[in-house]
Amino acid sequence: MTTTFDSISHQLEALAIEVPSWAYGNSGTRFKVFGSAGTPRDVHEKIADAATVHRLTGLAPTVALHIPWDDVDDFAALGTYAKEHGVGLGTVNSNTFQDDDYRLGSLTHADPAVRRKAVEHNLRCIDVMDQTGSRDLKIWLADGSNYPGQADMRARQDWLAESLRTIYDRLGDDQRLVLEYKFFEPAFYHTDVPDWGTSYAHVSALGPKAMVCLDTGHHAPGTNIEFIVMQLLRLGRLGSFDFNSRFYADDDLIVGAADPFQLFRIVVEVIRGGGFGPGSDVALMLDQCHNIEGKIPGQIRSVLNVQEMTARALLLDLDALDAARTAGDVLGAHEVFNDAFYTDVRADLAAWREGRGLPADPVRAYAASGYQQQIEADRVGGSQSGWN
Ligand code: PSV
Ligand code: MN
Repeated sequence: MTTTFDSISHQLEALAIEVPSWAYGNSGTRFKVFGSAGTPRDVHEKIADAATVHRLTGLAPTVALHIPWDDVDDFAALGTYAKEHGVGLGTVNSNTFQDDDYRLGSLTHADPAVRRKAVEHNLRCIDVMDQTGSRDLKIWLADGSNYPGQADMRARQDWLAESLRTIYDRLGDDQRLVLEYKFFEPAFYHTDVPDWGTSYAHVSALGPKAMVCLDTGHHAPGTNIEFIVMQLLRLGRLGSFDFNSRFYADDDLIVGAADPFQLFRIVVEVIRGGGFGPGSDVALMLDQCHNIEGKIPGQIRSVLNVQEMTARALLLDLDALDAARTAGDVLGAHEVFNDAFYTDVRADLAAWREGRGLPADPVRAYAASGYQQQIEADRVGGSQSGWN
């Protein structure tokens, strides 16, 4: 039996994608960071831009914060401000990679005083979460070494476990720690949390409130990411995604731009593993930078790409797939899989949006809205936000 758009459209209501505050600020490569007119000067303006994405798409109800980039004196007031704009505050990202003390590491540093400083920073992030009502603390570490012999990799794992334990023990009942992995960069020889296995080992030792964060850009070329998704869901430890696209390294490009089929395959496993819909607590986040293209339209395109692949994945005819698999029909199963991937759902999604009072084409609606012209006129003076 073929699955129709109408039969799956109600499931799309559950789709919520968290956008990162830093996507609205300036970013670039180590060669140049280009500024752009209208870029937010502070977290309030970032939230206003994120709220615009949500208003036009209905897909992005929360914004992730990054401390200290988004530091304010009163986070409860920031939460109220976000609410007034129609969005909520989400994951709090800690940052132990931009202070001189962290040159040789943070939670894994050989010096207990530096480890303590990095732990304290994360504890402060949990204080922030208490005020914003955020559920997740996301930890990504730049820790690692550049040369064989430089660091005691084994000792650093033990120090990491100890540091994470102190942070974990401070979490409230409804809070979680998500530990992100990345195979290289900025360290080039070894990284202290390079892969899902290492992250899984640590979060499993910590307890049920610790989960793995999977950033799609943080794998070696050719890695079967959907296998990792399947395995982490199977093990009950997939906490969140950082969605983006990569051609080469951690490119942080628009999700679904480089390899839409990979995004489809990932979403299929998310749905298969219970990571989507009512009862699921997997956070779908973007972790992207818009260096050249418009930032707000870049975010709109991103959430639409996720929606499109979710719709296609929901269209997968599971009965036909199961029948082909059971019969050992290799090509038949592959064809059923590809039939869903190649289904063009854009017109159906446009109608679905209109039925909900949303613009059929949010990218064009943004261009016609005058918002960009308004922020370019208003946001003059001050310094534009970036990774600082
Ligand atoms: C660095 O690779 C990174 O993109 C990580 O993925 C974090 O999630 C993000 O920066 C913000 O800290
Ligand atoms: Mn990330």
